[in-house]
Amino acid sequence: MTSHARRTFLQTCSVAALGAALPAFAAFKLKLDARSALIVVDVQNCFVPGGTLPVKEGDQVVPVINKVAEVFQNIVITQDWHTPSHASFASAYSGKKPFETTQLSYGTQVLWPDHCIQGTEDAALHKDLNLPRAQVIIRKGYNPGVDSYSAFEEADRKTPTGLAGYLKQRHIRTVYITGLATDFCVAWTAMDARKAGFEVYVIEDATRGIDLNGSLAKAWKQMSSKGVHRVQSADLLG
Ligand code: VGL
Ligand code: ZN
Repeated sequence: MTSHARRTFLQTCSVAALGAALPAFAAFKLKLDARSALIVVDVQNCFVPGGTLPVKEGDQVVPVINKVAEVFQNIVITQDWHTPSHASFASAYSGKKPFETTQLSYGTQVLWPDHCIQGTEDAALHKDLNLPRAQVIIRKGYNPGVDSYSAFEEADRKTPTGLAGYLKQRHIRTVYITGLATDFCVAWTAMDARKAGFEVYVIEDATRGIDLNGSLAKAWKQMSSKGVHRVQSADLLG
């Protein structure tokens, strides 16, 4: 074969392969299968307007999450689930106000208003969240002295929640993360999912951030440096 003929042959092959792999109607659709899971982070009353730690427009993620959930076979829900007087609450320290920080044994801790206390209505999932096929709920932040933004590992960076083991035993390889708040629990969950070896996508329009002193832009930058993909719900739904 001449070099020109070889080039033409290879071009024809690659165009044919591309056409077969990407039919026009699904050209940019991300591929979901039994090895993908949707993780819905902390869509609880505490984090929507009217709750104890409201995220601006937090309730607007609910219809987007309900819609994307329709295309997943595997769904995991998380709930922030604190003890009263939790170490992440400003009220647990004299002279501290919410959104200030303190030093704990594991590092700098942002101090929050009392929120998501175990068993309260404030800690319940948002009433319009419609995830009948969700398979597991991971609760986190229940250790009185340690916060847990991440659904995989507590803030001491030592104590696993069990979620990585659960997903791995179920042969999940790719996780799509949604929920609240983008710059805290979503970002920490996404980065720990990468650390645990998963392929990770954050569905941006299914998240909202707190944005404390520039934390939202910083979180996206950190996620991107760890190989977390930033996508929109339309990339899955076509
Ligand atoms: C969260 C702050 C404190 C979150 C939880 O879900 O992002 N943020 N606790
Ligand atoms: Zn919390």
